[in-house]
Amino acid sequence: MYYQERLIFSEILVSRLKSETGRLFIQTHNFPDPDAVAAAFGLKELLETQGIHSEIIYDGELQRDALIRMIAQLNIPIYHWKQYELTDNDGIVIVDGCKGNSNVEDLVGREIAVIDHHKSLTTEDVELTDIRPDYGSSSTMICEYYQELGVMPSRAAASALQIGLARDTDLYTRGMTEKDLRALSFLYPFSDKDLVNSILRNNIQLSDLEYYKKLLENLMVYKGLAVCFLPEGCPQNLMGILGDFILSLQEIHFVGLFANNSGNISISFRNNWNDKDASGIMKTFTSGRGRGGGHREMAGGILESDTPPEPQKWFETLKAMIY
Ligand SMILES: [Mn+2]
Repeated sequence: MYYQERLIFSEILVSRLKSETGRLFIQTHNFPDPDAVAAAFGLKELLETQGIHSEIIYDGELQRDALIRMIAQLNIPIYHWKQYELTDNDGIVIVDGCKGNSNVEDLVGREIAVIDHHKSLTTEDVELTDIRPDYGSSSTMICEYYQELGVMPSRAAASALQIGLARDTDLYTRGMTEKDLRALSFLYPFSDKDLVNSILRNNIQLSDLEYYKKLLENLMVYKGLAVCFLPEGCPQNLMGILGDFILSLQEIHFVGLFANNSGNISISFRNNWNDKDASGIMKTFTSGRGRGGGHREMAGGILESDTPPEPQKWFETLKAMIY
C-alpha cells in the first residue's frame, strides 16, 4: 500500500506539470549541497524525457570546490535565481528542502511541489508534497521516480545522484536504509565511477585547514558533547564537514558548531546517539530567537542577528538538554 502510494507520486507530478503553461523552475535549498544539486539535476533530466522543460535555480551561493567540480564536470545547468526575471506565473518545484524552512528562500512564483527527505512541516499551500524522512537522500527519491517511470538515467545524472546519495549518507554510514542501497545498485551500472570517486575522495582543500585549526583550538568538550564557536565565521557547508570530522572522534557523539556569519549565528549539529534527535534539539535550542531543523543525525539553524554570541552559555544549554 505504502509503495503503491509512492508509485503514484511521480506520475501525478508529471501529469500535473504537463498541464503547466508557464515556465518551470526546480529550486534547491539555499547554499545547495551535492544532494540538493543532484536531485534537482536528476529531476530536470527525468522531466525532460516526459516533455517537460525546467531550469534549476538556487539562493545563496555554491560554496564548496567539490560541488563546483561536480557541476562543471557533469555540465549541470544550475543558476542563481537572479539570472531570471521570476514572475508570479512561474511554477516552482522545491527539492531537498521545504517551503517555509529557514534554508529555502521564498521566491517569486507558485510552489507547485515539494520533494524532500527532511523531517519538516510543509505549508498547506503547496499542492503536491512528497516528504520521506526515512530516506538517506533526496537523490534516492529521484532514483525511485526513474524506476517508477521506467526511465534510464543518463551517465551524468546517475553520477550526480550517486554523489548526492553518498554525501548525504556520509558515505553510507548515516541514515542509510535499504531504499538507499537499492538506489545505489540501480545507479551503479550507469555512473562514471572514476569521476564519482574522485569527487567523493577530494572533499576538502588546503584553504579549509585554517578552519580546522581554529576548530581544534576552540573546541569545548564535556563527556560526549563537543561545542565550538567560530567568531570569524565559516561557510555553512564547511560547518557540516567540520562537524562530521569532530563526530568521527570515538569519544564524541554530539557536535554543536556555531559561526558568526554576517551578523547572524549559523548553527550546525551532528549527532550519533540513537536516543537523541538533533532536529528536535535544534528546534528547542533556536525557539524564540531563530529557526532550524533537519534530521536525527544532522540539523542546521540560525540565531537572529539580535542574539549576541554567548558560546559558553550555548555550551551549558546543550549540556543541560543532552545530559
Ligand atoms: Mn539532502
